[in-house]
Amino acid sequence: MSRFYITTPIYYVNDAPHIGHAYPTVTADAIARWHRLLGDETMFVTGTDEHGLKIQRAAEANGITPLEQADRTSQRFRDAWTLLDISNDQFIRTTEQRHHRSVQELLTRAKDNGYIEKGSYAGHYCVACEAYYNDDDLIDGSDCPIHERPVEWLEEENYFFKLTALESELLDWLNGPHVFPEGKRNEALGIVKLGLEDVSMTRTSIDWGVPVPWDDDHVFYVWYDALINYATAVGFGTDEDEFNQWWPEVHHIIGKDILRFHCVYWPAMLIAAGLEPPKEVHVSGFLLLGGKKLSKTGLTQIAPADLVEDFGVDGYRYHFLRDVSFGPDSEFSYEQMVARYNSDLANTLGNLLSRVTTVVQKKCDGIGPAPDVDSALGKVAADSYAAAAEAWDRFQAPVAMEATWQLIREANAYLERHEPWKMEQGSPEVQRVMGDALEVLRWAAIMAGPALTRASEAIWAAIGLDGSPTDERLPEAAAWGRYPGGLTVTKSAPLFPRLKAE
Ligand code: ME8
Repeated sequence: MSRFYITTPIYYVNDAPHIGHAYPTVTADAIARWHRLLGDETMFVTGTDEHGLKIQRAAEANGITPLEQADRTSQRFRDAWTLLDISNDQFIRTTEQRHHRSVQELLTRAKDNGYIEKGSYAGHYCVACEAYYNDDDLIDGSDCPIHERPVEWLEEENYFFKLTALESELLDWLNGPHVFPEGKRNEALGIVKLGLEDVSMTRTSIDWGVPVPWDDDHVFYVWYDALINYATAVGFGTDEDEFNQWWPEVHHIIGKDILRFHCVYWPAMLIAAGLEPPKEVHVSGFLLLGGKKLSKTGLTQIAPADLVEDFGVDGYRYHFLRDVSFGPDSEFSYEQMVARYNSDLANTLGNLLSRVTTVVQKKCDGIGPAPDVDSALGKVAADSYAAAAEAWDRFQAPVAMEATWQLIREANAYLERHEPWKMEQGSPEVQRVMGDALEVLRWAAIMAGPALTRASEAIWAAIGLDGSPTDERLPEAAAWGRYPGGLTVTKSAPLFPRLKAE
């Protein structure tokens, strides 16, 4: 059996989740669901990043301890993911004991291998990024390039990670098929080619972190702690056999803001510890609002719940999977979301279900006929499947959705051409046309399932099938002609009532 391991970034707990965090999470969820359909043993991990100065300051501002801050906000992320039907197998928190053990073990190995040494450091520090910047990076010599707020001057004696010693290993990894899309791979290559510096990886100025096992005065800098969550989750430091079953076949989904950490520091840390670097890193662009990155610190914040209220869970998930392609930045638009919902969900899939169930009631006594094995739609189904499968494989949800909707649209056109509602009740013609349309609905319930967690179940039940489309296995279940016929078809309330643009 093959295994499939996928991760999202682990999110900071300084503030509540917004739709920018939900984007990589929904994308990873849909891909994990696709792999479960393929029959892969799947591990999907998300979680929260709970240490560091940013969290400590947020806690102080709220008059609570850092752990209270982490408990509260981590719960808000879990609630948001429950709301969005996120099917993660684990939710990891960096304050867990197993994670402390894993961080200490991995970095002790890197030190024993000669990649960690003591030194001192001074530089411009952005607390929101938890990162140092060079003079050249700053806006007007004083502001963080991401947050556009003043950086602070920080001086510390601490341990350094000897990144410079790993340049050729990093170039080898970056020259392989590991970072996607290509433009982001080039960006990572550019960082390495520009010249690496050793990086400070511990702090003495705070104590909210994982203690450095060989020096009590230090905690690990939050990023070196956070990245290791991906190893902790599959057993590093607690169950080495388990870890070796999953590693290095991991697929990381990240945003472009954390490319340097995932495509330079992380592979280097793993290599330093004598482990394999990750198999794949997929880098997304930003969701923008009015041209600016949606963020916790700015005013540009929209919670997933705000949109779920208007579009439902399926409408929410579908929009981000269908309309935001992985890689470039994408301006969020409520109007576009309404338009997409109306065209693909209300008018196409919802309309197909409602037409089919109505005609089967009127013309087939409510019993769904079997499809024609030689139907022309069978060829469209095979092509749609092939295109969707290839797109999922490349993490291109919009392409997979478009390929899936190709057959759904074709089925509506087929009904319009044949006009079964005008055919004689119980005639062989009406049986044939409705059997084909029901088969498309069966197929669509499986294929759209990674996006439409709820509608896919509702369609499955409405056409009289038992169980759940998630119990089906691809590619067999996508083969044309498996709707058995003879099942009771029920007419239900519209799946996706049309929305008016506000
Ligand atoms: O960086 N558009 O956490 P974070 C698209 N804890 N994606 C967005 C987004 C937006 N407007 N806003 C956030 C951290 N994201 C670290 C990660 S991983 C070991 C540690 C997504 O809470 C995007 O994927 O700032 C980004 O990389 C991630 O949320 C960072 O969330």
